Amino acid sequence: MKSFEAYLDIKAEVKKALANNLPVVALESTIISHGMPYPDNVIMAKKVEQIIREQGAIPATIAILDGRIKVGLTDEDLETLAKSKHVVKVSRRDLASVIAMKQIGATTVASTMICAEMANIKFFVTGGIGGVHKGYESTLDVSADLEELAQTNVTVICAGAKAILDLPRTMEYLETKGVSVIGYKTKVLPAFYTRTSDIKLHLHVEKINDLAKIVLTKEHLNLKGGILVANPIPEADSIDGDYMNEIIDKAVKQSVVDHVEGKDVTPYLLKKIVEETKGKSLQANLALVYNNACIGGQLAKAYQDLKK
Ligand code: PSU
Ligand code: MN
Repeated sequence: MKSFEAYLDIKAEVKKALANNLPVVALESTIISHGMPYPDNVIMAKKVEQIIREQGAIPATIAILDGRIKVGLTDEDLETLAKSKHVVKVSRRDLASVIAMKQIGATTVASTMICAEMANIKFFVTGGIGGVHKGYESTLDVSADLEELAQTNVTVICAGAKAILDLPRTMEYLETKGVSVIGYKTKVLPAFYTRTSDIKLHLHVEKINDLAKIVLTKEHLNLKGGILVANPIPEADSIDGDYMNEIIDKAVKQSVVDHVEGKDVTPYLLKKIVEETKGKSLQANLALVYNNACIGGQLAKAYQDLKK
C-alpha cells in the first residue's frame, strides 16, 4: 500500500468502477465553494454529476473533509462545502496542512489533479483553469494550476480560461512546460464566456476518439504531465467578448484598489463579475461546465473502450 492511500476515502461506487476499468471523471470543489454563489453551486454540482452519468461514466467530486481526501461526495458533504463559511481553498501548497489540521477544504484544479492521480482517475472536468494573471510583471501571480498541469498525469477538460488572466502568457507558460492544449472542435483558444480568442492552438481535433488516442499514446510514452482539452462554450450561452472584457477590466482594477492578493484574487474577481453582469455570467458559467461534463464523460468512456 502506498502511504497516501491511508488518507484516501474513495466512495464505494467510484472504487468499484475503478476496479472494473469503467470510466471515471473527477470534479473539483473550489468551483462549488469559491466559484459560484449558493444555491447555484449545489445545483451545478449535482447536475454535472448527472450529465457525466448520462455519458456512461461515474463522477467523483473531490474535497477534503475530516482529515481525509474524499473522492466522491455524499449530498451532505456537498451541502457542507457549498454553505460553510470556513472552507479553505486548497491548492498544492495547502493540501498537507488542511488534511493534518482537519479543516474543510475545497480543491482547485491543481489539488484536484493531485488527488485524482492518487486515486488513479485519468480525467477531470472543470470550468476554467487558473493561469498567469494580468499585471504579472509586478505581482508574479501565476496559478499553481499551470505547474500541476506540467507534472501530474490527468487530462483536464475546460472551456479555456477567463479573461481575468493574461491569456497569451498563460499559453506561453503551458508551452514551456510541455503541456498540450488541444482544441475540441476549435482552432483557437476559447475564452470561457466566449467561444474564441486571438490565440491559435497548436492542435485541434474533431472527434472524441482522437482525444482518447492522444491521451493513451501519451500514457504509453510515459510522458509526465497533464493534457488540457479546451472545449468552447455552446454558442447559445456565450456572452459578447467586448462586454465581458470591460467588466473584467473594471474588476481587475478594483482588486488592485482593494489590495487583494494571493489566493483571494481569483474568487474576488469571479464574485465581482457575477455581480456586475447581474448573474448573466453565472448562467454562462453553468452552461459551459455542463458542456464540459458531457465531453469529459464521453472522453473517459472512449479511453476505456480503446484500452479494451
Ligand atoms: N476560474 C474560474 N472559476 C473557478 C476557478 C478558476 O473561472 O472556480 C478556480 C479553480 O478552482 C482554479 C482556481 O483551480 O480558481 C485557481 O485559483 P488561483 O488563481 O488562486 O490558483
Ligand atoms: Mn494566484
